Amino acid sequence: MTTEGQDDSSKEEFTNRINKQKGRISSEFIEETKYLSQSQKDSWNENGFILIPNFYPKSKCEEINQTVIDIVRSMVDNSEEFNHAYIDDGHIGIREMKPPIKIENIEDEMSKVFRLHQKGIFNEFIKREDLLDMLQDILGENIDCFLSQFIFKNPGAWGQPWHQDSSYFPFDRAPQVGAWLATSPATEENGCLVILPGSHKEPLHEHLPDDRPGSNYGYTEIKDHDFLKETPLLLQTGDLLLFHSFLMHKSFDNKSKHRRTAMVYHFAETGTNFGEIDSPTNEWISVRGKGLS
Ligand SMILES: O=C(O)CCC(=O)C(=O)O
Repeated sequence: MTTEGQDDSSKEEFTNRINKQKGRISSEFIEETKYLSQSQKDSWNENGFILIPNFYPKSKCEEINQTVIDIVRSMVDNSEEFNHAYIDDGHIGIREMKPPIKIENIEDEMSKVFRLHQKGIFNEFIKREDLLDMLQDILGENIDCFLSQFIFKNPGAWGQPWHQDSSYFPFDRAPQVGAWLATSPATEENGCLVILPGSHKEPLHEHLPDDRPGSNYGYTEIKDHDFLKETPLLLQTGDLLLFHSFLMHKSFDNKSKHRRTAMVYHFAETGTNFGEIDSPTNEWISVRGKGLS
């Protein structure tokens, strides 16, 4: 079988797996709040997201960006041929499939780095009381962080097509909460997130393979929906988006000359059952409540 053939069959296998969840709904909404304001609660229940401007200092965002660059530089041995995926020191690094426009350093070729939240600045972030307070109103008193990824979105990188994150999470309960921290400005030109407000109330839709030649492994696309009400989220460095794992979202391509970066975490209720085999990118770390004791 050609490499192309292998890619096609693994894409198909992956798509079949995530569509097992098609039709699921998430009927949990926030009723009582202790920490969220009325408008934040309404935004979650009605639109499926909460935007917190200026949540994290710019200097800390720059520290995150630099720390990930240092991780990537020590992960990839420049003398070896470039692989698609790297595993080092508990982290997983993934290369951008589409060739980058300009390569000066190894980070210019990277797409994502996963499994960052067990250490250092990444771990500090998930333990912030102000973050956990908001999550508690959504997920309850017992919270785990199970996924972290830094997204490089280098110049020329394609955006991710329309999807619902829960289709990637074959768990026994929902929702989970995504926390998308802008560690650079996110604009329409450099590939900001785009959401479909209110779509978290819909079932999980069918996700078809992203058929752009050379698109990243794992990218799938919802095609059975109109996206007339799509809303680009223009963010400044340090702004935080909390979003429902059923919310349909995508991101634009990066057509600018500069990297657009984001640090993205996902949180779940402690005790969530992930099924027989967990994704290698997941790592369940308790951050509040009974899992800590
Ligand atoms: O940041 C991006 O470009 C896409 C991120 C995304 O869609 C996700 O984290 O699910």
